[in-house]
Formats: sequence, structure tokens, C-alpha cells
Amino acid sequence: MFIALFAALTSATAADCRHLPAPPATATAAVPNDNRTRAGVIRDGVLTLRLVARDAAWRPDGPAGCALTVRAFAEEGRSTSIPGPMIRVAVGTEVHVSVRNALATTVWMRGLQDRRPGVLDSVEIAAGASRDFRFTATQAGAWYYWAGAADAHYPTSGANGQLVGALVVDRPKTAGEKPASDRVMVLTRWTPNGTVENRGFQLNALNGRSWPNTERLQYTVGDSVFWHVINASNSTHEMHLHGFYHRLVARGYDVDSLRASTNGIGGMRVTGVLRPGEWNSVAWSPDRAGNWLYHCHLLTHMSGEQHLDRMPGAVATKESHGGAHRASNHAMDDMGGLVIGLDVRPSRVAATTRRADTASRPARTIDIFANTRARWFGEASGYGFVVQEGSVPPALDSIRIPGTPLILTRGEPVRITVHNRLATPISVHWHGIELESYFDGVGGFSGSSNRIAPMIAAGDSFVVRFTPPRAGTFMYHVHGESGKELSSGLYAPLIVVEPGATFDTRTERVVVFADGGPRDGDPIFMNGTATPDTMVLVTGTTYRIRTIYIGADDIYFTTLRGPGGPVTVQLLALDGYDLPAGPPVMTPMRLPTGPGHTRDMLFTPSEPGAYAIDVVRRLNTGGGITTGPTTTMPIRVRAP
Ligand SMILES: [Cu+2]
Repeated sequence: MFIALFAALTSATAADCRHLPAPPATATAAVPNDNRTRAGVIRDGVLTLRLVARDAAWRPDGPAGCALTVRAFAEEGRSTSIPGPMIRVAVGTEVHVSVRNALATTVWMRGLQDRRPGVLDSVEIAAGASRDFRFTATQAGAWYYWAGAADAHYPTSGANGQLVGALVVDRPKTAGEKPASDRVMVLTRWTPNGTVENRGFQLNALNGRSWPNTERLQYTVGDSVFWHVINASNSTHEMHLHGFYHRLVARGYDVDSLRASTNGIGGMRVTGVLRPGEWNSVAWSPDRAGNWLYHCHLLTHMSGEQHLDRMPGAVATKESHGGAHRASNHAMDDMGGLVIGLDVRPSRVAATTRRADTASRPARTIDIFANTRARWFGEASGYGFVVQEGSVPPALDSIRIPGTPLILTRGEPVRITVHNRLATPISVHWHGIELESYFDGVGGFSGSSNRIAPMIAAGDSFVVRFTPPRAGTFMYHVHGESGKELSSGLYAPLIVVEPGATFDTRTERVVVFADGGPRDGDPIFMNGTATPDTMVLVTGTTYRIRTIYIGADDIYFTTLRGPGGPVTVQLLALDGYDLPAGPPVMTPMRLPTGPGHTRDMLFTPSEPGAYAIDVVRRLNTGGGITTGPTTTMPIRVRAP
């Protein structure tokens, strides 16, 4: 079914592109670059490469989609590509690159230098001129090179947004190490006016394409997967892997200071933040077959609006839906941009690693209702997941924001029936839970080629089965859909406790951070309100605070402050994965956090007094600028 739909979509008749200026006759067609081929020639330890920057016609929606005129790199004598030709060398290689500027304007070239901490050079190349770059690559990492305006710290999202290419420097192999089977993903961005603003039309691309025209990566259960993910854009991304944890192996941050950051190295997570200019190298291994996604958790960056034939002003065609389409297939119609699909095949050697406890024990049954209530946010509806308690289903218009917390036990199977009482189809994602692909919650995609999970149609229900293998803090939420159901309430905590343990209401607190409704800029909600009740704590008691972040499009900056300023907490777990044993990780709670993360902390107040959790939006550019109203949860700490 999936194959057929995919084929139908990609073989659609050419889109109507009259709303876009036709590329000039001088523009060459840009091909997508999957970064599997090294550019240039290596001889006697020296890489020689000739690049040219030129106008290009870029079709991020595939060959049948519209073309944008952008600037891009080519290897002299070869096709222009987006991203540009990949420079990939081993540490110690001498690199000789010449760059010819075939554009009509001057550009400033950056990144073609050794990446030891220092100053990033900016080399002016006039229209028609060429410059040579020679360096020895000593600093391993997944860097990139780019060209643009004189004052750009990283690629902008305008005409220069695709004028980038990967510069991967491989560290020497250790003895006996297998050759790396890895992939390089370059994230780029385009907006009509080049702005960093995250509202309005934009197009985010992974290796030069927007979902569903991105590559499909094929793996086998047990493979060692290694990815270099490079954010060559002016926006923060929160890359979320469905179904599996991945380990952060290395990272770098590519602004003037060339600050090397070791923060978080070695940690396991399901969502990784990539600030503008940042790269991450991550490793993981699939232990379950099926279709999985790796995507940005910022809804705008994974939304189906990101196709050139759905741009405002586009002529609506039957194929393009004109942006007004209600999806019948979430995966193919609702999503676009920074999404890549993974096809994991079963292993012939180890036929099953299925956890033995699933079949042998009776499942706990749970009924969840996706409900809506009119005029909850002004004229707009509110939404909520409500778990049935007792024998009677919840009232049709009862909602809870956040939805009813699910408290599950590690190793205990559950059978959850999701009842969709909304007027639109939905799918529900069990974020951070290592479950079977079919239940993962991407309607039209989850599962495998002979059994694809449907969306849950209006009035219909869907049964989800899984056995949580890990205790921790997770969430369940609607998977994108039209975009406003999430910010209007369709999310809830999912907490897994150890066998024999209970959720201790005396010493545990859950704080869910999300948007305060469907309108941009309204105050952030903590536990479903912009005016939270006072949390009362007792001195000398250690509390486990489980924070969950599920805003739609914003990075939130959270502070826990006490009478004497910021308060220090002990970090226990990230994304539901316990930190490795070792000395306690103490940190002041002053944290930027994007959507799709959870964080567990221990807090032991020692002094009575007035404390508070503050949360405010932070601009999605890595710049540290907060914006909009602050939401405060007062905390009163009293003596026992
Ligand atoms: Cu993103």
C-alpha cells in the first residue's frame, strides 16, 4: 500500500509553478547530493578539487516539482549539486581547493581551512574571480564549507542557503576497527526573504530534498549505523529518531569561535538538538524491523506545507492540494521537509530478538479517547486525550490538557485502544518508547511493506500493543497532522516505573511544557495552564521532577530559581534514558529545550521560601534571545 501511494505521489503530473519566477537560462539544474561520493582527486596524500559557485535550478520536491533559483556549488565539469560536492579526507590529508565564482555577485567563502579552534577566515571572491585554498586537515569532524554575504556566520535561508557542502575529516582508525558504514546528512533551509523567522513559508531540506522525496535508508536488524548530521542552516533543529536511542559520539559548533563542545558526548537520546552551524555524529543499531522516521521535531520543519506547489500564491491543482488539503495519508500528505525514512529489514541470522515476556503475560487494557471541546481557546477548539476510568467512557466533550498521564510498569504488556472522536484522522506517537514499528504512530508509514499502520479515521479506533522495556519519562502525542491539534492539547505524559514501584505523588512532580493554544505567541502552558497553581515542597525532601517538552515550533528557556537565584539540581535521565552510573551530574536549572525532550532531575530544597519555575520562548536561532511572555509556576518551600 505504501509503495503504491508513494509511487502515485511521486509520479504525479508536473506541478503548476506559475507563482515562481522561471530560473534564468544561465542556471544549471542542481541534482540532490546523497553525500556518498567524495569530490576531487586524492594523490600522494593530497586532495585536489576545483569548485565553481553558480546559479542553479533546484527541485527539492523531486523531478516533477517546481524549481527554485538558488546558488550552489559544482565540481568543475560536473553537475551542480545540493548540497555541494562533499570534501571527505582522513586526518592529515593536505587539501587544495580552488573556488571559481561564476555568480554575478561577490561572495565570501568560509570553511575551507583546518578546523582547529581559532578564527574562521572569510575570503572575498569577486564575480568571475577564483581563489585557492590550501590546508592540512588536522581536526576530525563533520564540518561544512559555505559562501555568502560578508557578515554571515552560517548559511542564511535566502539565495545563498544552498551554497554549502560537507567537509568531513575522518579520524584515524583504531586497530581492528571495521571500515565505517556511515552516512552524511546536510540540513539546509530556504525562505522567501532569507529570514531566520520560523513562521511563514519555508522549505527545509535534507541532502537537497524535502520529504517524501528524501532518500530511503535501508538497514538490517543488528547493523551498526553511524550518521554525521550537519546543520548548515540558520535555524535550530531537533532531530528525533523514532523507536530507538542513539548515542552522541561527537559534536562541533561552527561559528567564529569554533568552540569545541564536549557537552553531552556519550549520552543516549531520542532527540538531538542541532543549533545553527552545529554538527553531531551519532551511532545506533536497530534491533526491530520496520519503517521508522528520523525527523525534525519542530512542526514547521516537518510539515507538508513545505512544498513549492503549496507555497502561498501557488495555484491549487488536484495534485498539489493548494495547501488546503485534509490528509488521508498522514505520512505522505502532512509531512515534508526534514524527514527521512528508514527501512529496517529483519536479520536472517538472528531471526528474533523479541523480548520474551510479551506473549506470556496478560496485557493491561487501557482505553484512550481523543476528544475535543468547542470554544476552549477563544473561538478555537481545545483537544485532549482522556483515559477511561471505570466502566463508562468519558463524556464526548471532556478534555484534559495535558491528557491523562499513563503510568506503566517496565516489562508489563499493555493493550491500548485509541478512540478517535475527532472529525479528522489522527495518529498517535509513543515518543521514546522502544516498540514495534506498526504501533509507532505514523499513519500511512509505520509497520512494514506488507502491513502499514493506517491513520485512525474519525470515529474509528486503533489498538496499540507494547511492553515498555525501560523505566523513565516519556510522552504520547498526536503526530503532526494539521498542526494545531498538538498546540491545542493532544499530548500527555507517559511514565514507566520499575516493577514493584509506584508513581509517588508525595515526592514526584511532572511538569509538561507546551504551547498555550493554537495562536502563535500566547503564553507557554505548564501542565495545561499559563497560570499554574503553586507547587508546595518541604525542605530536606528529595523530589524527582520529570519535565516534558512538547511545544510545536519553539525552543523554551526554563529556569528554576530560589530565594538566592538559580537553583542546582541533579540530572538523572535525558529522554527517559538514565545517565550512566558515576558522580552525580549537578547543574543549575537554566536550560534551553526544544520539543521532543524529557529530563528527570532530583531537587532537594534546603531553605524555605519562595521559589519558581519560569519558562519563556527563545528565538530558534541559537542566539540566546528570549521572546514573548514568561509563564511562572510559583513554588513554596516550607519547613517540615
Ligand atoms: Cu527543525
